[in-house]
Amino acid sequence: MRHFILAIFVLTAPGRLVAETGYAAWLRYAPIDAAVRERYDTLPANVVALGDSIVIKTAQAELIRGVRGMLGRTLRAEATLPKESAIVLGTFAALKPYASTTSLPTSLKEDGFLLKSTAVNGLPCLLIAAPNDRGILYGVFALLSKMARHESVTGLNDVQQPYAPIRWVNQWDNLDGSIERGYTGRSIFFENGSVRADLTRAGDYARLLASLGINGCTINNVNADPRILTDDFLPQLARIAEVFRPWGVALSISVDLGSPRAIGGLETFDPQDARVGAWWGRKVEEIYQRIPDFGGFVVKADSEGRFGPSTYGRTHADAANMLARALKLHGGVVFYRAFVYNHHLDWRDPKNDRAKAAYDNFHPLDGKFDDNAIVQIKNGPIDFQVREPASPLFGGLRRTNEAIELQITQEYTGQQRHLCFLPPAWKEVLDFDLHAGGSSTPVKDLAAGRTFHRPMGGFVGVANVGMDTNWLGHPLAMANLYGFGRLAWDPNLSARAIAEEWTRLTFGNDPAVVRTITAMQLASWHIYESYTGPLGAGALTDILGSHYGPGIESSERNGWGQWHRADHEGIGMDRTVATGTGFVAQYTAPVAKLYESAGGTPDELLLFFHHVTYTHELHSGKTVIQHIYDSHYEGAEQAEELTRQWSSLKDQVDEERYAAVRARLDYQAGHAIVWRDAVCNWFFRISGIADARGRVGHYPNRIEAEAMQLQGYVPFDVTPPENASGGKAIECSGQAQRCEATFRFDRPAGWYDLDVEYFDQNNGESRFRLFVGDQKVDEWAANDHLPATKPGGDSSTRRRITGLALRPGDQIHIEGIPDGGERAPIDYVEIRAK
Ligand code: GCW
Repeated sequence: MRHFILAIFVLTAPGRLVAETGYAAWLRYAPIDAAVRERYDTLPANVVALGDSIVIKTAQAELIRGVRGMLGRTLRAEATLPKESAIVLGTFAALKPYASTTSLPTSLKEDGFLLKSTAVNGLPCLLIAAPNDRGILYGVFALLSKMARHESVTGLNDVQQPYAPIRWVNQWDNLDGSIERGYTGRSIFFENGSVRADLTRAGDYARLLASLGINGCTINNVNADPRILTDDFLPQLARIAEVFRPWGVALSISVDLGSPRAIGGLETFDPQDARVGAWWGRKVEEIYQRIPDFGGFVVKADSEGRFGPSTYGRTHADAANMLARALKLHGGVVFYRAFVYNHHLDWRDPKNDRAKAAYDNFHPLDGKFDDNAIVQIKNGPIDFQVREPASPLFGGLRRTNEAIELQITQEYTGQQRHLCFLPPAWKEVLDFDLHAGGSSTPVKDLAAGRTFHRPMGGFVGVANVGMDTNWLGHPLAMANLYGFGRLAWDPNLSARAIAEEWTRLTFGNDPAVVRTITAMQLASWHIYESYTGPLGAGALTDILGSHYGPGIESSERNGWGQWHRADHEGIGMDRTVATGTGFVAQYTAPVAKLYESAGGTPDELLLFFHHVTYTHELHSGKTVIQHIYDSHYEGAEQAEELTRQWSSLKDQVDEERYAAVRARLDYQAGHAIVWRDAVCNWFFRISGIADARGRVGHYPNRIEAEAMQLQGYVPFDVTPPENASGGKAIECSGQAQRCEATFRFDRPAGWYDLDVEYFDQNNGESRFRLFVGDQKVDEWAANDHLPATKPGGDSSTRRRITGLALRPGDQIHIEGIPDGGERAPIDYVEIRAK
């Protein structure tokens, strides 16, 4: 793999922009231009590692690698202080003999570090010191990051420490190599039921994580396969731990509470049964024999069909503590997920509310969890929707460790096909004051364990890196992984600072590049929200299938509890105490007061807390329905604007990444229109209230495919109808090998662009050709990998054909050649004058 990657690093522009795959992410160590390089002339020529642990050796090697890349110099690796200036890497303990010459902040927490320009043994040195080896590694990454961002590294005196001890990622990889909510290739850990033979990617992933200060990684799906605990699997896990170890990343696994019965030969998994406790004790013992630095377990229980303590009438604390006790002997921890809810809720009962579940389940257990158990709480009370309020459970646990679970995986936010930089969304929750006692109790402090002085706490990010070369599919999506890591280290960083850092490291320091990409990233969450889900109603996505395209009614009239309760008069979940589900009462009084009244609730969360009529007036002065229309039109326009912003960087970004991003943004701009039209038309139909600006339902430049002259093609109804223009599309009939749709161009002569909206399913690769008269002007294949096997909101996509000279009377025809289950389906053609 490595060789392959190196081989595709080819020069594209003379001496300047080297094509990049994105594999290096933010650790490119790109050569620094001569003018700036002078800034680093005083950097010593030696790097001394005082110690020989694998982590400190890794730190030394990483520093050499980074400096080599950026300055073209190879530092000398030393094990003792030379008689000249050096970069010195050492723990406080190792530096003790030199303590008289330099003062160390010995109260620094584990993993913190000091970067200091100082004299050691009378020689000017750059000291990278820390309480533990991992802190040294983090210090090295911090120094290299400064250099990559062209910051000065002279006169340093920089002390940094993490906000919380827990900074983990959870991968949801399955043992067969698939990834739950994975959008970018197969698992880097597993293949066909075993751990991969080649773990190069796993090691490189650990390096990326370490560069952000992430110190733990859970490698398998929380919907855990019990086989991960079988005897033949443990040595395989040890192999992954081995590639993590140099980077100070602790391996952990998700476990199935039913394991003692599934693979342990017991007929029970009752957490109060001594045989069950003993089984876990032995299992944990075996794991630590092979993996002495094993991190611990993550548990999803009694949720979405998983086994749990309820089978035996036991509590979540009983189950968590059973595992915690087994792990405690070895210094391990258990993360017990608060994502527990009944997915067979009766939707007819207006008092039922999934949002209440986490608090209802866990608040009564506060104080009952062992000290090495951590309740892992999703940021919001539902499930990673585009916008949710902070989960009240963060404030509801005072004598229990907690961690916040954020989703780097863009499950409900465009699946790494749409740009959606999430740190601004996360910041809203992290900074939200839950008034949980004391003067200021933002979620970040509660989760970190600071508010109630918990021994443990922190941040967990759900990630889905896969085998695709650039890890997350969309090159700009890596900013979410970066952003999670940076916020886990320091939640007080601004989203802007994070976006800017990431851009510099990933695309270089050109001011236009930094300005443009930072602005795009910062705007993207709001843009995505604007065309997919208004006013906190939740994502209006297909919750029963892909979680991707529009599926406005999919959340209604079923037990999943993601209801928005839109009907012909109004929309929103009434969660008030006075008239609704009472969810608001889970917040403390000052917060509850805010959300209890529609007037007090900010517009962007209105429909999360209140059911209002479509004519309800928002703080913004608009009615709800007009807001829905306007925001969807604005969002789609802004998505188009993103493509223009990106195009302005054509000559400043290497061709390969430029093209990859460009393709995703073009697709996004088209899909934003699909979303816009689906949502607006659905609400128009149900409310009967017209768009004051006359856009919804009127598409004067659109020619519906079903209105064209058809040969071999037949019209059909798309379900749900709002997911295709006019509710209909065309596809090749049964046996047809080649079909044609023709229309007559009837506008003034001029230059035009044509957008052909068609459906690209993943069960065939249809081909299309477009002719003006007899002249073929374009052809393409429907070969994207969208999450759909039928025409609809997930598969709808467009081909843009620009710069056509069209004359009135021109016959334009599209030829479709179906393939497999994909019958070359087409929705419409949009004609746009230049
Ligand atoms: O959002 C839902 C996802 C499931 C996931 C679950 C969870 C791992 O759709 O795929 O299961 O959340 O967080 O447990």
